[in-house]
Amino acid sequence: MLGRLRCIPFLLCPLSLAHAQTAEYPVFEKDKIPAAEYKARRDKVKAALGANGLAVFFTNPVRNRNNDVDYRFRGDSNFLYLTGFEEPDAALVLAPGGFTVNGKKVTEALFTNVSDPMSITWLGYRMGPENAVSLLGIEAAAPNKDFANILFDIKDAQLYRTRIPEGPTDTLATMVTGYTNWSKDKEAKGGLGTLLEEMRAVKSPEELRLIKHAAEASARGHVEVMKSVQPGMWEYDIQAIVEYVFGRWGCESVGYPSIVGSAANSTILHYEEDRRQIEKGDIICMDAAGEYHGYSADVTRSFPASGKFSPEQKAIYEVVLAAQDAGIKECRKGNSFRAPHEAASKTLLEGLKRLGIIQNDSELNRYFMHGTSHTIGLDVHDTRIRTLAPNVVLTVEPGIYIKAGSPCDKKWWNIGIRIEDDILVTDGDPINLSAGAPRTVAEIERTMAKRGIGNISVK
Ligand SMILES: [Mn+2]
Repeated sequence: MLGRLRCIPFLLCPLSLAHAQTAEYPVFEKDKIPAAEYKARRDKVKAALGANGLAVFFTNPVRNRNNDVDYRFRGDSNFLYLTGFEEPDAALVLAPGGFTVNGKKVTEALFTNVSDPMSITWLGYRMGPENAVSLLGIEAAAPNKDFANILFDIKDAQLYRTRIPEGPTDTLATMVTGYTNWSKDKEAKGGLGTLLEEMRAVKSPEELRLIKHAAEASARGHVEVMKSVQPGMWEYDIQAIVEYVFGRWGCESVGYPSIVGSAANSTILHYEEDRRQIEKGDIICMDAAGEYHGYSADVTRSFPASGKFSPEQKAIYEVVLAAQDAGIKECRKGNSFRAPHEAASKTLLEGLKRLGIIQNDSELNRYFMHGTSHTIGLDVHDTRIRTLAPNVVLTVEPGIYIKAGSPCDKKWWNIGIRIEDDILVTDGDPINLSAGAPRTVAEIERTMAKRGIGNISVK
């Protein structure tokens, strides 16, 4: 994969990648999670594996976009959680009983691409095995071409089930094949899924630092959009403004494709096209958040294109806001994960009945058809938990979506409103990490009366 530079035979193709010496690796940012925390996570998994256990973790495959252009790479979240290693074509082996890498007996090893001047010139910086040992605090690292050989030398370990990446290409495919051949006559003991889910659900102070940054960046993006939006703009203008702010906050990516739905599009839960022109009187539902050093926020605001809610938009908005408040109140340690959903649903039900939009309890799911909460972290829909505990971060995101043709007064049609914040569970009161984005009708209208970065012409 040579990225955007076309490979012209004999002219621009690398002739040899044979230099094996590891090149220096620059560290540009100093605020990532320290190596010691990754080591502690691996130690915990190794303790669960037992003296004879063995587990292999692969990162994600590189995905092709078109011809010789790939999608920007993002590693597997469990793999990132255990290593902090962000490059493709990598695998982690944990075996507390020990195995041999480069003549040394170790209990863990990372397999990576090699780094040398030629590959850096063509492919960018790579950490390489030697830098991986010093920077990631891993016991041993080796070139990924040695993965299968080293694995085949491990004889008696009790294998734990591993998630095999789907459709890998190139180097990762070779590693996966090596693993499959090695493991085919071994009976796997069950997975580590539950352990990793439990570990990932409760965030460390270092993880909370990154999640807070992502949530604050996301909130600021929403503020800038509210200040900038006006009828005549396109949904993609709004997407560009919000993602610009994420970028200025150092976010490497969005946590998920930004949803900017105006008018009828506001009633489509995962509307990602963002191509419609916004008109006066539209409601806009924007679900967009940044990902910072692997950790994603998840924030939604709904606001009127013209800066003032119509009476109908405002009535629905107040119901959803009350439901969100009720849900946030339930984000307390010891509560069931379902508690915020139950509280929010009850408020939505009462509100829609009061407005005459529904008559019976059974009609609620016509207008509110999704859950109220999920945890966030390395995945925007992070690991599942049953009971809320301190340092869990979950969303509270009730919504009401009324499509044209719905069996209610048509003055309500084409209103889709969702309000979503990222809530930190503590020993006491819940903390709203995305509170920087205006949430009440008055705050939103006040913010929208200002001008924003999106009002500077670039055409
Ligand atoms: Mn969400």
